[in-house]
Amino acid sequence: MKIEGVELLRVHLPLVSSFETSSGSQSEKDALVVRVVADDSEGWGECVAMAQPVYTSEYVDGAHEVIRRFMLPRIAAGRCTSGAMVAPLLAALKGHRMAKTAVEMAVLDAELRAAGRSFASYLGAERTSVPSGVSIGITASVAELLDQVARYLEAGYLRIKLKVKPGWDVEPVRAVRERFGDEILLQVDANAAYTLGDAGQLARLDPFGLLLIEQPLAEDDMGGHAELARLIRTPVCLDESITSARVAADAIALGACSIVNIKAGRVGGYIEARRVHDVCSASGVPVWCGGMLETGLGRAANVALAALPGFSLPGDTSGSDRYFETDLTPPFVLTSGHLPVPTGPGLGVEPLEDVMKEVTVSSEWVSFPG
Ligand code: NPG
Repeated sequence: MKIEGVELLRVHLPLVSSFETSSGSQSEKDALVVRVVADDSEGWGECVAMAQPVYTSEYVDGAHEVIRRFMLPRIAAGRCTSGAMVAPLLAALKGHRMAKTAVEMAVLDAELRAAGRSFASYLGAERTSVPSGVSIGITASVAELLDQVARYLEAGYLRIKLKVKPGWDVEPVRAVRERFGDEILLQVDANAAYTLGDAGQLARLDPFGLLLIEQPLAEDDMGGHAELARLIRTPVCLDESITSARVAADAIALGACSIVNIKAGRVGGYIEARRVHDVCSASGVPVWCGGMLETGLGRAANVALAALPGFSLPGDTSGSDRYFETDLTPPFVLTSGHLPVPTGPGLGVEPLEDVMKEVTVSSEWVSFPG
């Protein structure tokens, strides 16, 4: 495979409803799409960086800049011919994992399409469909939250995740348990909104039989998470803190988590995400696939990843209609609470041309030297 050039596209997709977490609210998806054009195929990548650096330090304009200015020249100079070459070629660049992931994903897609092999098969997936959970943002009232939970359970979602923050934790969890019972799979996500001093308050969630509490404390507070895990009964799961397979191994050894959320964008690529999976599996730590409001492109890759054997809990791999009126690709549709793992070459999905035309707000072509 010889890469001829790369197109960087920005697409704006309205969300069906705004999504509020402890770090703010968002009503539109501003995605950076990377299209690799090679002599014998093309490939698509999606960058999950958000408009503002409030989840991690990355943000979409910055990702666009670092890809154009620093990553593509290295990919071109290194005569990159495979997805596996991307991380080593970009290793000298610190951080920017979401940007690196988008580049790796596009190159890998092009490589696999040319080889007639699916992402799922490349990653080592074993399932043909994956169980879907849904993540529900912070709502204006408990009544509104209960309506949303009812709607998603009705749609077949197999697990509910509630966003929590100080002042919005025990009350919504109690209300959901009272209304929907102890049987539903329920977990919470704090997006780093608490401190170890809140351990007493977080222990008040113990009686509700939650699957896990995700990222209660700051990203760099491994010691705090280890201490918290000794003080509460709800299993501690890490998300923002896990930036590589090595960090995952250290977190597990320290007792900072007993479950791990895997997001390729957060760890620098799907190949590193598979390593995180392998490290966790070797320690008997269950993993599940996170989500960052991806379009159908990122969703296709996530669903392939979530089909690996260690993903034993439902992921934030929801149907397209949970986010978008019209997705970039043919929509992912839930069947009995599951999404099908694409089987076609590469991602197994492609952007719909008319939709792309409508939602693309800018595009830029970067030619590789011949
Ligand atoms: O289903 O894609 C989805 C969203 C899942 O809650 C979700 N993502 O912290 O995990 C998270 C959260 C998130 C969303 C984080 C947007 C950052 C931005």
